[in-house]
Amino acid sequence: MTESGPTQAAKLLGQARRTVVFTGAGMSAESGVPTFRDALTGLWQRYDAQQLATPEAFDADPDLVWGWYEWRRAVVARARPHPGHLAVAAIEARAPHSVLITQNVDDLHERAGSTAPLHLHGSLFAPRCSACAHPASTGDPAEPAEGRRLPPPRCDRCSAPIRPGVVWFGEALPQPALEAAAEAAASCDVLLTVGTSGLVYPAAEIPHVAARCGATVIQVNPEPTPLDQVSDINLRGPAARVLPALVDAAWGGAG
Ligand code: BJW
Ligand code: ZN
Repeated sequence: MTESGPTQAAKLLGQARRTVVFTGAGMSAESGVPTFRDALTGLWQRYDAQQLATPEAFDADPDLVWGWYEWRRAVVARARPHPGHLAVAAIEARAPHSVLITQNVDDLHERAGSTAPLHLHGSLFAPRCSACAHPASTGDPAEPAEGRRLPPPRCDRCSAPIRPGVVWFGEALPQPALEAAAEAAASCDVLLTVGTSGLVYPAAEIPHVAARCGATVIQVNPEPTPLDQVSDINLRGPAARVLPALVDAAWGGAG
């Protein structure tokens, strides 16, 4: 393991036959989307995200939890992809057989040009009925800066409350996305992990699977994480700076 190695990372990326990019909340931080473990602000400051992101919290106080997700949807709708998101799309365009796996519930990868990210933890933009799972549509979010409690809309079919289309603690991940992610990790030769604490399972298994199957794991994160243990190269820096430089060094320009 080494603490640096941008040149070696670029060389490996440029030569890879199968590449996986695996992203977490730090990927979107420089777009102004707080990470999952950043302290909450406004109305939410006395709550812990880990306690709000549960089916139990939604059952106990649907207005609080729905209001929090609508506020987050508004933050994401106002955010723009940064040069790191564009660099990920450039990797997909240039690296043969590349797969993008994201834990993020925002749509910044898609808006940067990534075509089919595997969303392991769902999406802020796919609400569904909490009882019958019928998809629901919601309008443009118009939330006050500090957030507010908001009753969830009701299902057209069965009148149960609509819930966010995300994966909460204790819930199963979408099986097709998880299987495709595990398969890509098992067969890649380079896995680039970006902006994840590597604390939440089973998603955090993905870099471990790649390492066990012989891939080189390259990590981009300003802070140490448990994934340091399986990372061959640690690039300690923010995604918006490190990723464009990596693409530039691997292929000569992100554009
Ligand atoms: C930067 C940066 C910059 C900052 N540039 N980097 C062992 C095995 C399996 C499961 C478990 C297990 N142990 C425990 C469990 C249960 C649990 C779990 O993992 N708990 C842990 C807390 C221990 N897992 C689950 O409950 C999962 N389900 C499950 O296991 O189901 C079993 C089951 C099977 C069959 C039937 C039924 C059940 C579900 C997990 C779902 C997680 N969902 C969330 C919320 C989504 C909705 C929402 O957003 O509200 O997903 S939790 C949250 O964590 C979110 C994230 O996607 C996920 C990962 O977080 P991430 O992305 O790593 O972000 P952060 O904030 O933690 O880290 C940010 C990083 O960025 C930091 O490292 C910074 O340094 C870095 N950074 N700026 C680059 N500019
Ligand atoms: Zn319904």
